[in-house]
Amino acid sequence: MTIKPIQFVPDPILRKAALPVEKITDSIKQLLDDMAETMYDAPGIGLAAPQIGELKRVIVMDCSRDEETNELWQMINPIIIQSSEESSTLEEGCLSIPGHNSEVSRPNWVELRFTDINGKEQQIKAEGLLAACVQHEIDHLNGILFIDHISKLKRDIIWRKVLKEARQT
Ligand code: GNR
Ligand code: NI
Repeated sequence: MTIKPIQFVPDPILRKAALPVEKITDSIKQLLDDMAETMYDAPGIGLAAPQIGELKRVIVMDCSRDEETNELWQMINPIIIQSSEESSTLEEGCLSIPGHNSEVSRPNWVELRFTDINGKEQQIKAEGLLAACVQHEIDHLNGILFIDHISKLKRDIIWRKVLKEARQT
């Protein structure tokens, strides 16, 4: 397992759509393991492959709060098949936009389908923090960032700071 460098905005790879995984090869399993290690090291509660420079439809998540019971999800080609009508708001951050958090409104729950690391098709309902996280990660696979879901005013404030920071590094 290897910790991979995380790509930050305004890197254009974060705006590209990732491609579906056709076959679960050893290199895909390796990618899932490296992503889990990179996520835990960061630390974050989720990570999408484009954030480490791989345009593949692969995400990892662990939204468990306490340290003892890890709940690692590793998903290949995840898709949302149903979303709740009602939305709720949660403070989100992104490892690719470090230091800039904002409240984001999203459906309360989502029903999703994905392939697991053993090639098995799974269908689950995600609620609460996991629901917000999986929507955030699937957005990454489509080149969408959480700042795309907030007001233009708030987005412009964050973007101005991001560009200023990028100039200083
Ligand atoms: O670490 C993360 N925290 C978080 C909090 C609320 C909603 C989504 C997230 S995901 C984020 C890690 C990340 O950037 N994943 O792409
Ligand atoms: Ni993110």
